Amino acid sequence: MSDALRSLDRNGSSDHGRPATDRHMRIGICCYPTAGGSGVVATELGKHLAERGHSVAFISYANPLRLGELPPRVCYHEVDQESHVLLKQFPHSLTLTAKMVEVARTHRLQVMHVHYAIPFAAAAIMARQIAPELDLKVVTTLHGTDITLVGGSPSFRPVTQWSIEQSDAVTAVSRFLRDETYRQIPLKKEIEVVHNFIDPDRHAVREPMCIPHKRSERQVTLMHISNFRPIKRVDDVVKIFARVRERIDARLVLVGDGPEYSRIRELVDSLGLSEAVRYVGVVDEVAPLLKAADVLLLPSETESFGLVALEAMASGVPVVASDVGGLPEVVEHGVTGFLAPVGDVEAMADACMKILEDCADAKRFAAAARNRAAQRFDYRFIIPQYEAIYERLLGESAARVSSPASSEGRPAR
Ligand code: GMT
Repeated sequence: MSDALRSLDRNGSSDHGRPATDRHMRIGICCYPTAGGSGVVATELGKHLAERGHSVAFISYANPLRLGELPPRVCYHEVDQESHVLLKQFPHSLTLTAKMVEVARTHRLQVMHVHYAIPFAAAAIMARQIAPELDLKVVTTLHGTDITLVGGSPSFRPVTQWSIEQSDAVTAVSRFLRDETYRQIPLKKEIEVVHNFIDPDRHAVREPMCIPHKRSERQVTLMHISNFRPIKRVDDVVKIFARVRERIDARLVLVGDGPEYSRIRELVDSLGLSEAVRYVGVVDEVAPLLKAADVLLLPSETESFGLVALEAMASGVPVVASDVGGLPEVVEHGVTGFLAPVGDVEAMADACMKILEDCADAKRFAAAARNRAAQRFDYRFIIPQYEAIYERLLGESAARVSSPASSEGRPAR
């Protein structure tokens, strides 16, 4: 596939849309393209940065899910995935590194912001060394699975530890994830917490077309959105729904797909719930679907943040979730939804009833959810936090160049 779909303007300005601001920066963003929170956050971050006048180059092995048509000041470069007859296993990290170097040189990138320590931070650090003339700053955002990977398989620890220590700045999407990283990996590096974000305007949308209308005004809709990994405990979703349905007229909408999908279908059928469950599959935009939901269920085993819980809240949908990981930083128990111990499907079904039984309560929870999302997690508060990190790193580097200590003209690392 072709490489740059639209090239960044080398002077950082663009004839498309808004002119670049004074503090225009050239930023590379590397992320997984698939349906997962980290890719969504990385893609939305890049688009917001471009809207704010920066130039952004996405690097991934496929077009990121939410990227869509390239906005002004954005380009996308694809990492080679073709196997070679002599190589038994394709060295993705090395082609990624090579692509990072090439893209950084083409667009004179100043910052490479990677979303996952493994393999992206390791690749970015190599790229920084291969192209020292760029003085590229590496910012690593931890999303969770990079750290649970270490928990599950300690053989990843040395590379994860090195990648974090060598990054110029490291962020985590929740306080929980920052603390968990320090617990699992001996580190000197400061990890800054930058929460995930939403755009409240994106959640003021019309009803989805892919879900049929409710059977009656009184029927409620429970929704679950995930990649159907075992960690999401989708069987708990079905069990919670079965309990709620014994008490009120309800339907369940399952959004997403993944390894557990077939097993969940079997469970739904065996419980005689097939008529009441809708399977939507993978979608790009969740906001229209959330418009049809009364409660979002997220009973995960763990969740470093739970972006979908935040997206639900932004749509005015209260959340019933596990009391784990970063979820308590997102969902305010008893106010914007309820948190219960992992696996406690009784408590989660009771929580749904507390929200849904009384119409006035349901409205109160919905309003509180929407307010919290807008007041705490609006992208307009969060994007400047990332910008401040980039600016700080570029400022430090400029200060080193102009200080007499760096007489060789290139900043020392
Ligand atoms: O949860 C997943 O299966 C996907 C994963 C990812 O890497 O996209 O999500 C992680 O990053 C999201 C964005 O920061 C967080 O909202 C999710 O909580 C986190 N998943 C886990 O911690 C299990």
